[in-house]
Amino acid sequence: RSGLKYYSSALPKTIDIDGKTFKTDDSMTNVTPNTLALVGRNLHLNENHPVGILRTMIEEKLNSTSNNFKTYNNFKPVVSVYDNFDSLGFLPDHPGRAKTDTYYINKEFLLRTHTSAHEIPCFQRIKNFLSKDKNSNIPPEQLTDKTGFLISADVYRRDEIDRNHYPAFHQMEGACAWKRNPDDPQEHINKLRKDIKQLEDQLAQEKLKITLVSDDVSLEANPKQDYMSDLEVNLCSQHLKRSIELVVSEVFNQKIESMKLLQKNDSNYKCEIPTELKARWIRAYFPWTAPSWEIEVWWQNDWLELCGCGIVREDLLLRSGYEKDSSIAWAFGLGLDRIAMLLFDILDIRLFWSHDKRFQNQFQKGKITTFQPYSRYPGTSRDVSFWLPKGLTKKDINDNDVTEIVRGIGSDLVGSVKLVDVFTNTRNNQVSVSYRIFYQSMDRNITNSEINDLQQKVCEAIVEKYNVELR
Ligand code: FA5
Ligand code: MG
Repeated sequence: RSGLKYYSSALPKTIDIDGKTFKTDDSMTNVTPNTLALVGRNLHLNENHPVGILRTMIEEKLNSTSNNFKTYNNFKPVVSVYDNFDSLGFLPDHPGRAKTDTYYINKEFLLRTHTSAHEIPCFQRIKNFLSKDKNSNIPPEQLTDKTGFLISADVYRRDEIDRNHYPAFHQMEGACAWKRNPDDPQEHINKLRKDIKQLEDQLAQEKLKITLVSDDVSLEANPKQDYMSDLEVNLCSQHLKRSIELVVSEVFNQKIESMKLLQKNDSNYKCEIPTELKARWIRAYFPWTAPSWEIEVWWQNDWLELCGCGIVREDLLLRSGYEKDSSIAWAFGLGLDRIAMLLFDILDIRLFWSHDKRFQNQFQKGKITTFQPYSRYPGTSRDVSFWLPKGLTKKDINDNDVTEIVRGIGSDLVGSVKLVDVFTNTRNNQVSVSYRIFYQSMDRNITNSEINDLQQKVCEAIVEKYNVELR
């Protein structure tokens, strides 16, 4: 936590978000106008936007399986601290809760940091279908034959800024459940086996084969829950893994097809086109799943993390209104933006949020195309260096806080903010820090005097907020 006071001199008494008014709170509110301006853009709902195109593609693929997933794409981004953290089993001191990492509206509400915040209400709905619960508060006509759900939404995290990081991105949550029949303990096992067989048949039909270089199935350091048998865990995780592999195979095959097309039309386009895709399942930890995994794929000489997942813990099912021992389920959470960047050859995540028609007009529903940069405006770096007050060290200043101050001035003209230097003056033990800010516009040329102006304001804001001395 920042030992320097992060002054919020201009904090209003209330903030309006999506037509609702929230009281602010001196000690907790850290959401900024810049970030709030992103709320309601709903890029994932735009079928002609890379994020929306990818979202639709995954929904269609998963609904081509023998399991039906109901889609929820309109959940609002303000959720309670309870829904985002406590209800999922995050401990009170979990680092994800820190003000340095999460945008708080006030003590009670925040901008969701992941789509898992909506798992419980969706599980509640499936449960009411699975048990055809006459007493449920969901009208019977709203119960469908879906045993799974997919939630897509914008999520928010305070983070550094660079080509791959932006305060908002998109996730898709997925889950699927099977009910145990107390009168026939084999029923759900048989159903699971049938569902897995169907997935395997579908995978065998896919053009792009996934080669698993490792699959961590050991439950030693990744323990299962007591309420499930080994067989149930084994089948449930097979179904989970094959479902995600099916999505990965579809998405990357589309990418490969678009690369082939490029190569055919442009003799200068040189690149090796993979014929198979290496992937690996590695052990992970999430408070509401056990066991848990992450899947990574080998793409352009690097492992790329696509999604986290696991077998849903019974406490979460009980919190969703399930009866004890009544069902088993899996869940995953997948980041849409990085996959969309790779699919469409978009090199800077900020472009997704561009209002420029030259960006928006390039994409079409259902199609993976290669983004043609319409211009490349050079950027400029400027450093800001300052002395921390006597007695404070680097630990007392948080990089995300500095990024937020800079973005508060420069908004989307800020391409990245990086800590570049820390040193201690040996004569008086005072610590100096330097940050390098890269200014660049996605859509136009910014002049030197405009950058100087911004940099001047950034320096003033840092001095004002932190009460420090520039170097
Ligand atoms: C989660 O957010 C969990 N809610 C995922 C989950 C869901 C686990 C259900 C189990 C069951 P994580 O913070 O690792 O986990 O993020 C999930 C995915 O979102 C990552 O794999 C990555 O693809 C994407 N992601 C995470 N941070 C960023 C970021 N700053 N920018 C873009 N994508 C990100
Ligand atoms: Mg992760």
